[in-house]
Amino acid sequence: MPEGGAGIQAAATAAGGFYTGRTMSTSRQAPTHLRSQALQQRAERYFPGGVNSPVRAFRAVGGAPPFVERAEGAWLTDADGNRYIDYFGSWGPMILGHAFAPVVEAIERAARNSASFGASTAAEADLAERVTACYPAIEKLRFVSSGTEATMSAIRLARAATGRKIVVKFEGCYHGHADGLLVKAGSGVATLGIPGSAGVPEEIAQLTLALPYNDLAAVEAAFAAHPGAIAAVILEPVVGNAGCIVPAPGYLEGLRAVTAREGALLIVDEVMTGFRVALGGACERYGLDPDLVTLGKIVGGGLPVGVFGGKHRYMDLLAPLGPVYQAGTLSGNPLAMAAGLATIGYLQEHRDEVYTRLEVSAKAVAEGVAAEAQQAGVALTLNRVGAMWTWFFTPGPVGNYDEATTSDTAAFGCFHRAMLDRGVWLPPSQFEAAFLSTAHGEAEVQATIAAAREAFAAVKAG
Ligand code: KE4
Repeated sequence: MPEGGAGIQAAATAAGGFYTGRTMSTSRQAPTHLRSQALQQRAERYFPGGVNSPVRAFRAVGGAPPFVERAEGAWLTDADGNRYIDYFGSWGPMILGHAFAPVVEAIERAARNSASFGASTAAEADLAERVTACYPAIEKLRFVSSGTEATMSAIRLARAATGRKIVVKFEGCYHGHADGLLVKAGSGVATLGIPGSAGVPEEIAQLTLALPYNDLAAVEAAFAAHPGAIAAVILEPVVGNAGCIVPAPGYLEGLRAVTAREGALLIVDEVMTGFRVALGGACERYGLDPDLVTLGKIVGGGLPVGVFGGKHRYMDLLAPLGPVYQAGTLSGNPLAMAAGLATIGYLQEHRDEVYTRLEVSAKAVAEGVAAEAQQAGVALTLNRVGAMWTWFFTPGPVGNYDEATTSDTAAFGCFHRAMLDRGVWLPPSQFEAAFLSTAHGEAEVQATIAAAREAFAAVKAG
């Protein structure tokens, strides 16, 4: 059993599980993935690429995606009984680990009262109280069912509030798949190498300016080129969808100043960073006071919840008070509210312990793996903010999307497959961020570093 596999086995045992994980070792019966392969074949009968979201197809890293059957804490178990340490966490929501008892129990209790009413409930304001306590910039909000709905609605609101049409976004930032935002988006689309998306009319794409991230001069030039025409600037305050890219000192403050001066709204998309890089997200971490904020992922505790919110003067433009229409059948769904309440409530009540643990574990695993890359002579740049990070397979630095694209995606694919074979499931794309949870402990960190030592050898061997 290679050290990595042994490490994972020990970690799995420590986590109270068993380990039948795949390893590169020849000294044991090759683990099977026959059931995942059969499930993939069936899935391809119903879903394009066999998936309900493109990145899950593993096209960017190669190999066959395992089908997950259950998960607990830091661990996923696939349909063949193989276990993996989870570093994508449902793309961010599972900050307290999988099947976290208070969240499970809250959903179970809510489900007994019916799954949905389509009418107002106290739970919506209960969760809104917690969200606004974490986000002073959010004076009023609306719950929706995805991050895409949140950003789409925030942009409509900004256009109505300003009477302007153009929206500025940044290359490498992804804000969901609303037509006007699939212009050099960074998630999925970038991974697939498609600069925009088929099906988005040119007339719509022309209302979006995609500028380089971390470049204030480009923003100034855009406002100079379109005086009085830019409704909003939307960005990921810490980019996650090009891989993790950190805002340069003064950049976020600069965006706030130029949008305030020019009468455009600043929309901070914290769907990924919200409650992750701090309890109050990037707004807290960087002292941001945006006009509108979007949230998702963690706020729903793994159930479908998005949020858009901000200053009264904008939010009160929404129907039924004002002329901006926005709606949703399952907005404020009682089960989703229950999961969100249990999650955000726990984060608030255990704030110091949670964010200290996340920082310690993320620093240890991110830097530990980077040290193994250096030892192996593999060029790697680590960008990290709290418990989200990316190992870019490039000498770096990586301060924008163009620099991110200098990464050796073939080497990343080899690393991803080698880590998966050793029971470590990384996000299946160089242009995504990795996440961990409060359930990731020393055993998982050390097992991951041990697996990486062997995986980098595989990368070097080509
Ligand atoms: P959803 O519509 O997928 O709930 O949220 C869209 C969205 C908006 N804003 C940011 C900053 C986001 O990261 C996302 C979605 N993130 C991707 C992960 N990179 C979701 C994973 C997927 O597309 O399958």
